[in-house]
Amino acid sequence: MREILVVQVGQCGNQIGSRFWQHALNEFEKYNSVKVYDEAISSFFRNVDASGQSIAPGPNTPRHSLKARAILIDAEEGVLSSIMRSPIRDLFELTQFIGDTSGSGNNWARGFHHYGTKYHDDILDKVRRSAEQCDSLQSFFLLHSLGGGTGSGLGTYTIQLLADEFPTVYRFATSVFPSENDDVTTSPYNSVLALGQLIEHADCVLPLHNEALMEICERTQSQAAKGDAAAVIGGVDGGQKRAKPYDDMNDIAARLLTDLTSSMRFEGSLNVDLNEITMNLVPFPRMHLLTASMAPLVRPRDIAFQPRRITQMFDAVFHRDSQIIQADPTQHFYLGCGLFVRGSHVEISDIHNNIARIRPNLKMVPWNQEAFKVGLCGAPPVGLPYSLLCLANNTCVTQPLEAMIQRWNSLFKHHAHVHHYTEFIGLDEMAEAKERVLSVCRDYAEVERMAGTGGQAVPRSVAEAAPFHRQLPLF
Ligand SMILES: Nc1nc2c(ncn2[C@@H]2O[C@H](COP(=O)(O)OP(=O)(O)OP(=O)(O)O)[C@@H](O)[C@H]2O)c(=O)[nH]1
Ligand SMILES: [Mg+2]
Repeated sequence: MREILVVQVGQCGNQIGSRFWQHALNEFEKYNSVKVYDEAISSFFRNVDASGQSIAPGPNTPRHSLKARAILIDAEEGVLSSIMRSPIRDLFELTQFIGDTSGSGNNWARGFHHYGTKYHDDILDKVRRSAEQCDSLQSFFLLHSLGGGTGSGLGTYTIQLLADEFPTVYRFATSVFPSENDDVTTSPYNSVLALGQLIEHADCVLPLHNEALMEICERTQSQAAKGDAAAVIGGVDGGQKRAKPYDDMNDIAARLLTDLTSSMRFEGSLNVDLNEITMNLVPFPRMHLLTASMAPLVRPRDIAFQPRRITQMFDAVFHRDSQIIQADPTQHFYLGCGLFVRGSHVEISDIHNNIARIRPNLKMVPWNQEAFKVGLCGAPPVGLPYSLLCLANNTCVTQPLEAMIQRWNSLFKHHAHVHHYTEFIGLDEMAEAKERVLSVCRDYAEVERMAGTGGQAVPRSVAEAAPFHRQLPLF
């Protein structure tokens, strides 16, 4: 048994996390009609008796005896309290929460240094306790945003702590990138400082771009208004109207996470777990940022529209409009590509036929033309006959990173807001983070340049690069 421990930090991390747990619970109830708590489900849930003690797998597991393998952290109380009042509150015990009252004020440095120091022991204690409840803890799964202070600062502090204390457990981060018109003025600093830590301490980072999520929501809303049957975003609330602005976006993120983790939560013919994804899609340690796309993108209230045929799903995930990042991978080079299908009537040969069909239109790096990883899970998302998630390691990932660096530069050239950071860190720490992001961009650019010339060799500077540079020049 290989368990995953979800660590959700800050407002965004906890809001997306609570949608993910709701979706995961709904899937458990749908597919386990006799509520069988089996080895697959236990990767994400513990089963407890009335006294809170873990109990072995078995049938007739009532919903309230399932506990999420999760730690919920925020430096403000609001989101954590609302989770404790929500329909999924029984999934969590109070011992799984770490909360404070004043927030990190959109300042990575306060989250990392002030709250990191303050909660170091508490985080470690809770992680150790959760790890002891596992047979064989496989991965940490961080959910957070980069734009604010807590998810970004305390979230990456936690990743660093986990790297030190549990070096053999995979660290997978799902990181929400701010949109360009984000209302957090300091989001470029927070994002770059956080990315500097993720490049160093995470094994794999999955960026979800808020701008892309927003565009998908807008597009599907207007298409649905026109009655277009192709206008579809994943969700489980079947037609209920919900008012919170992030809800539709978070539902797409949660659908992506349920698809990503489905083969760990259900038995399937071709299961793929998180470290296999990292193993197959990350050829060099620093180049561990993946792009995601998915199909069909269906809104809950439009679920009556049937998604397209399987071949059309394959076309869709290679289309720019389905990317959860603001970039177009088809114009750039793939270092690796994972295709994860859910559906009870899908054959592995369907997947291979579609790869053979699409493959000639994709630019693969010359030294790894067949870099496809495939997964198939028999349990589709609730309300859909099948779905497809595509994760790719593609050189286009530098585009949002470079845009972020530009936004950093426009603030930094005036030293705007820098004094809030220098209260906790030196300018050298800021420079180091920026240089780490730039060095990853250079690695990807070098791969793109070499691949573009048809070179068969992996660029030496990339192949021999250490996971990160410790000694870095200042500005
Ligand atoms: N997709 C999505 N983005 C969110 C959500 N909540 C906040 N964000 C984005 O996350 C960034 C702000 O980070 P938050 O997660 O609110 O901040 P925090 O981690 O709680 O940190 P502080 O509030 O500064 O202590 C901005 O880019 C927001 O647009 C959410 O529920 N979903
Ligand atoms: Mg907050």
